Amino acid sequence: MKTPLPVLCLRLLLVIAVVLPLSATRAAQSRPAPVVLATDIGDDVDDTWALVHLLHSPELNLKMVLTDFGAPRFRGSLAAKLLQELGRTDVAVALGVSTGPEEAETRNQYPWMKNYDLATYPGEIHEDGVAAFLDLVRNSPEVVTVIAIGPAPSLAEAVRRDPEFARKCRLVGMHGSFDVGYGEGTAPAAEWNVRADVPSLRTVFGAPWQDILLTPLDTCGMINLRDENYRRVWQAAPEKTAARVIIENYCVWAPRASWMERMFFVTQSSTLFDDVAVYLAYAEDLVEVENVTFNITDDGFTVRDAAGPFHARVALRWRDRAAFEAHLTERVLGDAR
Ligand SMILES: [Ca+2]
Repeated sequence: MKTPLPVLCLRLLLVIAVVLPLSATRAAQSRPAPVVLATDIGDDVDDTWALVHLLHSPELNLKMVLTDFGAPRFRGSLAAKLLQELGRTDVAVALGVSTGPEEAETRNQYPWMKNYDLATYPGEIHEDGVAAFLDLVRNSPEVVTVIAIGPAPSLAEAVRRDPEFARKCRLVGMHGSFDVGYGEGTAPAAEWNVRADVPSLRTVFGAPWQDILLTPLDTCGMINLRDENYRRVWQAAPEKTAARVIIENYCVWAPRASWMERMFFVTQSSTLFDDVAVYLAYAEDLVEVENVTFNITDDGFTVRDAAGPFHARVALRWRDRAAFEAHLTERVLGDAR
């Protein structure tokens, strides 16, 4: 029996009404999240690993690198050279707040970027990086993920200029120390990204973010690649640009970093604190996350305090640290998105 035309049309409309919104939702879920990386790149080399990790993560779409914690021209030049070598000059370089002399030549990754001229970067460079960051958030049709992997005077300046921007953002940060300090089994410490500029971090954490998710030393302070994981990155360096860029920077940085053992870089990575923040921007399944209310002391400790002014979701323990280190290795050795 033939189905009458009006019934066919009705069925077709039903199919359109049910299927289209579902596929639109799936498309929205699978679309990579716009990301701004606020970084003190050029101090510890883990920011360089984190940048590669971010660029190799299909869940994330890096739009801008905002330099933080002073030396904007040095950090911006290093980020620009890395982005150029990694083929991602679509990423804007935003120069953050200056907090004093650049002291570029004394910085540990300086020999790698010393002949690089920032003016030759083919992508956008913003001299007022904080203004450019606020514009990017205001103009974004989607929630922006801000990954903060350094002390935060530039982000604090953004909050001072317009705290409302944070309502359109989620913050994922490498900050603090709740039950563990520098090294497994050690007492909580005044973690560097907090201690280096306590007033700025208080300003940043006090802004109306949609969500604050942190990796403190409790989880990020014990990540490094060694044995087969590290060997794979080391051995890929002659063939793969991302591995080469990481190993070149690590080998330049390690002998100049006063706290590093000189030959360490032959056998393993340094501690890759910042990569855990990049991971938390797209997944949480390998860590245990708890809601924490806390205060920040004047000397840079993050202390649980039920009456404290700050609230965050905090990755306090690993479910599977070895799985994360294997995953990180795969990401670094993978292809850019
Ligand atoms: Ca950092």
